[in-house]
Amino acid sequence: MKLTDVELVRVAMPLVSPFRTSFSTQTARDILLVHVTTDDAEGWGECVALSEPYYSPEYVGGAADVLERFLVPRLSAVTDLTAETVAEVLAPVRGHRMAKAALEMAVLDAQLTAAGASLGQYFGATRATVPAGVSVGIMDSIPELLDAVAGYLAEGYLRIKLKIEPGWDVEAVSAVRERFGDIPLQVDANTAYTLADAPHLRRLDDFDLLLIEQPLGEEDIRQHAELAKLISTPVCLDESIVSAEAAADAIALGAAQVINIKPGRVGGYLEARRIHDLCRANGIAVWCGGMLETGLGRAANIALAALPGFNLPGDISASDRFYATDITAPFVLVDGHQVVPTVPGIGASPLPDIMDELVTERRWITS
Ligand code: OSB
Ligand code: MG
Repeated sequence: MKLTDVELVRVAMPLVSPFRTSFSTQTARDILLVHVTTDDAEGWGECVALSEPYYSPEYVGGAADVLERFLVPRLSAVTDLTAETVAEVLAPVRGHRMAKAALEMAVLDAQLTAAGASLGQYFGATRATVPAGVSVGIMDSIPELLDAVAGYLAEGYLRIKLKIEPGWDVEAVSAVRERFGDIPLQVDANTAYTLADAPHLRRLDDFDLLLIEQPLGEEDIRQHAELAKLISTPVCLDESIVSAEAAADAIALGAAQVINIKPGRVGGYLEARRIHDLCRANGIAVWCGGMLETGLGRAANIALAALPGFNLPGDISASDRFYATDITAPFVLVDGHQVVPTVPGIGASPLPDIMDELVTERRWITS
């Protein structure tokens, strides 16, 4: 395969309600899509970088820049291109994993489309549906939180994740437990605590949570191992797991009883698959995280989550959790599950009419 052209597309998508985490409050998204044409087929990738570098160092404008100036020129020079060699070709560029992941995803989509194979088939997915969890943002009040959780449970979500931060943790978890009883429940701090907060975080031990996600800083792997000895809630890493190597170190140090796999954060779906394999071999539980993806990323995440090592529900909500109008055919829950796409490619493609309404910028960048 050879890349013939690459288009960078930006879409503006309002969120159905503000999504507040310990690092930001988002009300709308500015999403970068990568559209490739090859001598075989076309493909789409989604960049999960957020507008601002608060979740991780990447941000959407930076991702577009590094794609245009460094990543796409490198990949365009390759004449025998395969999805499996994209990471190696891009390796001289340090970091920028979300930008690399988007480009690899687009090439993988083109490759699978040309081969007539679905992403689930390519991965060796062992399930036709995957259980859906939902991530619930920080709210202004406990009654508002309880209303939101009640709504998601009524829609069929099989697991609730509460975003927490200092001042919005024990009380929120306690209120949800009291009202909804023994539901599968977990929390995500997005690095908002320090090891000195261990005595406070230990108070969450009473609530039988599935896990606490990324309580400490991205680079605090050893401190997560220390924290894990001080609390009984299983520690799950998100931000810290930027590669299979980081995952191997975290597992060896006892810093992660559970790992949240996000393809964008680790440089692509192929690296995500390697982390899955590593965790499975080491008896580490994994689940598929989300980054407020459009239907493109959502489709691919569902296929990934159909691998056998994914033994906890993912942040794989329906399109309408975040968007009134998705850019693909909407993903909907069926009995709390998502159906693994079986069409060739990554599992979804943008609908031209909707794209026309939401696109803010599109530009072919190969010379
Ligand atoms: O930490 O999991 C996270 C969204 C943006 C950035 C980081 C995170 C999240 C979520 C939403 O929790 C997950 C989703 O897409 O459903
Ligand atoms: Mg997280």
